Amino acid sequence: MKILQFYVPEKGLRVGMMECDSDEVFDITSSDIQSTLDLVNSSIRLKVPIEDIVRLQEIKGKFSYTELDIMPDRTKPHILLPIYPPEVWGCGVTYKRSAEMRDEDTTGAKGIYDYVYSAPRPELFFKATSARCSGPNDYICIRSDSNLTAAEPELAYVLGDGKEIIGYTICNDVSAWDIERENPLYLPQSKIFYGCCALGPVISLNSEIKDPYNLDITCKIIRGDEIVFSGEINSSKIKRTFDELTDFLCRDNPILPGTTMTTGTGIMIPNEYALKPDDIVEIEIEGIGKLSNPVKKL
Ligand code: DO4
Ligand code: MG
Repeated sequence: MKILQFYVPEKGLRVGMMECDSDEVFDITSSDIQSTLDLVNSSIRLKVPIEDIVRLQEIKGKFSYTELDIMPDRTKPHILLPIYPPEVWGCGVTYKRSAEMRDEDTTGAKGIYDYVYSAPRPELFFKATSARCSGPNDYICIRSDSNLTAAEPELAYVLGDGKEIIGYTICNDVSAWDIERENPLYLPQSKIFYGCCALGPVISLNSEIKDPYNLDITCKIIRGDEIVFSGEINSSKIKRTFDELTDFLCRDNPILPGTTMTTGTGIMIPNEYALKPDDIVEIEIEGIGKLSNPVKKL
């Protein structure tokens, strides 16, 4: 089962559910369930899986996912961020390629990425709040003082109560690589800005994802009518377990339900395909779907 959020003119935000391999989106919004975060919190309060809460809801309408999968437009129904996460956290250098390319390109401190790739403590960083996140088909941004901003296609997971994963989504950890490379102390500025984090299109609940460590992840960068870059990785190549990452995240650090963790990129996009205004970035992950976002410069 997948859950999502979408907008309907005159009604506003709606909560939807989809069954595996179906194009039908059922509107399950109610006075108690006004967002996917309400589903997460109800499941915690009632101590039952989200799937059970979803199945208890009355169906208020039916939509076609294909018709909802359009650029945000106030006059038409369209998909939104799948959750408004209280916080998004990122994991770094969890794939060998990310460590190698970052060490090759940094001018600030060679070897730091290789160190973190092998060290017991992972790299974790604060990534975004909901206000900095872009939903499906909405703009991701290049900050005004960056000339080398890249897409980072990543598998993300959503936390429920404590360290429990309730489901998976796609994240584009849009990053200003020129700022990161100048000096590692500039990492927060390279990672956190308006439109720095795309999430979506849905949250695939645990029942939908049999093995999160065996998912194909692909990324395409489309410029005009051309696919200028195409890359792939399988999540089996990740160095860390999600339990390990969550364990470090939650150490003496209060985390609210709905917090989303993005697990690092294994697809490193060559510098020549750094983002340009009007590019479209498409990231696809098996069992979740396709997250597509156009690019603009701030
Ligand atoms: O160390 C900097 C960021 C790493 C990162 O975002 C990644 O590996 O995906
Ligand atoms: Mg990343």
